[in-house]
Amino acid sequence: MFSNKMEFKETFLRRLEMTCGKSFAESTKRDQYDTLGNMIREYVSLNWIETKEKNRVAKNKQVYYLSIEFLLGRLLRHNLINLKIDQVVSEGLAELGIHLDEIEDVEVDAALGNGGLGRLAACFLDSLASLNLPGHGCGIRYKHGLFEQKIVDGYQVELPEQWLRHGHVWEVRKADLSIEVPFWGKVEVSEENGRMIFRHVNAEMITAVPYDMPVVGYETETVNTLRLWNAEPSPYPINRDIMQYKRETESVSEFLYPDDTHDEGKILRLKQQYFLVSASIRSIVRSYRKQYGSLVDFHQHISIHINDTHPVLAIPELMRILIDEEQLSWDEAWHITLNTISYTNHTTLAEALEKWPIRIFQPLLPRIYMIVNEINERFCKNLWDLYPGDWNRIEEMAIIAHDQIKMAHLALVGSHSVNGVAELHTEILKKREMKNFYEVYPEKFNNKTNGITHRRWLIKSNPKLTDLICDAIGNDWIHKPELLEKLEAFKEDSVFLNQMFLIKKLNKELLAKRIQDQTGIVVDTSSIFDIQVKRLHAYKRQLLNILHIMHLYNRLKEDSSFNMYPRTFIFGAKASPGYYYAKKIIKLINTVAEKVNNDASINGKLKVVFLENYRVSLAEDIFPAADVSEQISTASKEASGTGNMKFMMNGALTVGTLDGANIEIKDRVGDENIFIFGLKAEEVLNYYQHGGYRSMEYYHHDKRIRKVVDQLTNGFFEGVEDEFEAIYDSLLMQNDHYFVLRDFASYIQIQRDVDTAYKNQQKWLQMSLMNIAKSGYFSSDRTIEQYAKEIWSIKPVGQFTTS
Ligand code: RUG
Repeated sequence: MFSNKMEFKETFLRRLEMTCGKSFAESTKRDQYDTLGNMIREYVSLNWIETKEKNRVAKNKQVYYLSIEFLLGRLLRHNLINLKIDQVVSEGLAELGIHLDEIEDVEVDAALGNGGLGRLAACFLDSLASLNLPGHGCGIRYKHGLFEQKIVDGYQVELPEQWLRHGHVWEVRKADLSIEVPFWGKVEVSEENGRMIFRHVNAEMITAVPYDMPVVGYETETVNTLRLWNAEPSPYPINRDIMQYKRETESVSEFLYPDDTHDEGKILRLKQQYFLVSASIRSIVRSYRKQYGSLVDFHQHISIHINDTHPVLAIPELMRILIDEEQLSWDEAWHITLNTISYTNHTTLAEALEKWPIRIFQPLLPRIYMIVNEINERFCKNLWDLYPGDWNRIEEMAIIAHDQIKMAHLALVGSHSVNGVAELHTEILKKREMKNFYEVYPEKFNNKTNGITHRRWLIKSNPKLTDLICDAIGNDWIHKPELLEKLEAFKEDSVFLNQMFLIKKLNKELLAKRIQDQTGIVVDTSSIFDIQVKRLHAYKRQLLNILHIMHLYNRLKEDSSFNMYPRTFIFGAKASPGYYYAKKIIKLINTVAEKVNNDASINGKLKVVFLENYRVSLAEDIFPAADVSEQISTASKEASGTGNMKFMMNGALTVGTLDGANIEIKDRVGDENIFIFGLKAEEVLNYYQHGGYRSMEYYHHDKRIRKVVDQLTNGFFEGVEDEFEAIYDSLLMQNDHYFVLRDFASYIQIQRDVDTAYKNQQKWLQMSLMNIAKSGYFSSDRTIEQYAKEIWSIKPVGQFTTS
């Protein structure tokens, strides 16, 4: 299509005029973005077709990653970088008087996910393609992604997100590959030639139409596929109100559930789950049959991974196909299913473990229910053989109990691999949360510590640091991120450290400008940028952070000799719309910000910023500018965290608890390059089990605590006296479930240590350097290589590169 700048410009101009019907001079930024995006998508289409063909001919085993969320963000620049044409394109555009950044800003984030789980899926896709691994994503093409957050008078307000309003250049609609997904109706059972036959009749069909997006690997010809399913009406049933049927059908792919950890318990959610699973598996099976005919060796060629329990119906759906359509015996079908499916658990929070009442499940998915029931009966029978008479244990482990279906139990029983997402998390699964299952299936359990793609989170988002690293240690680290360790050699190199300092300063200036544009707040770029960005949840303890800020403010007000290095505390967080408590915390942060930022008497020593609508594209500006990364969840609660890795890779130092992957970050950077505080997971879990914590005692014995807690309700925040009662109550009346007060003193102390450390600039930069140098382990390339080898048994397809 183009191989140099001249050709690019010619093609771009010609395409712009042809597709928009306007001259270049008349064209808008959107016209330019659409033209460029379409050009790039077409640019990769040959490799896309060839990748499919190569996999087919070589009969490579392929993995399908089923996820209810893919938090992709923007794709234009990322694809340009992976194709290594970003320079040609940006220079070519510049000669036409266009700045690539401006075109990039036209692209709306594809926000088909809530947070860590969805972003992990997106990072995995990038690593799969970049490692030439045959792995594809299957998800839902939500019409509205994660809601847009506005902050109005300090409160979160949600607006529907509209990423498809102007179309999406990266997708290709493939209506001819649609799949019909049945709901409701009933199952007719008959016997034919000694075989039970199950027919799902009177079902209401929803058409799943695939939209495929190319997933472009870095410096490789591999282009994998992300297939997103859109729900559309089937040929209209004659006996239904047409408009109502249309609405009901389309609602299946209308909204992403704005929920990170709570089970909404809605029929629609279950419909979405089966819709995703059924469409994906039927389409996988359809192309498999075309190539191989029979399904008896399915598991030798196909691996299906379920990202959390949301797609767990993959297990009964595959069983259904193998038994009802392929006419295999139960045992044969079970063998294939078990060896095909693998499962990742992302949380131990009880409220996030999905359960479905039979009264909802059975009528909606009658045949699937029968199969789940059978799986449960067989499983319980096995348990009875293992633990004769131990009814309690069997009841606890059953897939169906008390009129509910426990999705995690189904996943544990029906998959050959169960992994946690960080070492601590996996240990907690094995020793506590899933102890009984670990006893029965020890061989299934394994750990795969999460990772992030360094291509987006370093190369794309921090180009200056990337250049500095390349100048220092060459380019090999891009393909082998563990080679970032070579940076350690620059620890005593003051020129290098100074360049690091200047880059951080520039990145802080860029973020400061964004803050000013968005909020009007002017921040001091020589202050410490201390940042907490993630979903708002009680266990993530944004509350601890903001109470500490109140404490600092109190100190500055009370004691004129109190000396602290100026700090800018930055927050970004969306709260699930129905999560009352989380929304109160947002209001509290904004209320503190208002008070502190407008108090001239503290001489700008403290600033508090809440950046609204935290999302992938904003995150790309935030991580490179951070000095301090707040990873302060109640130990044992954060399965892994991935923001912690993005901060570290950009040279921020972690203030964190020994939770999730923080522990592995500490293990790699060493105690001297991280700030650890607070209770350990064992201690927290023991408190939960045996009691012994009384938050009131901490309140009474520590006047710093008493002061900030009282300020929540004593009129300190004028005009909003009643606003924070729920927070006050959670800390004192409900005994502070997340140990905010218990960890408060230790948090104050570690923040003092941060203050002292920052004053020694050389030392700080060395610590920062060590974090970057040790971050290679947290590339999702490492994670995906482990999944590929230890779970999926897939191999790279050729090692061709374009350069
Ligand atoms: O809360 C977890 C994070 O700790 C983790 O890093 C991320 C990716 O593994 O998944 C998050 N998560 C868990 N998101 N949703 C859930 C529960 O469904």
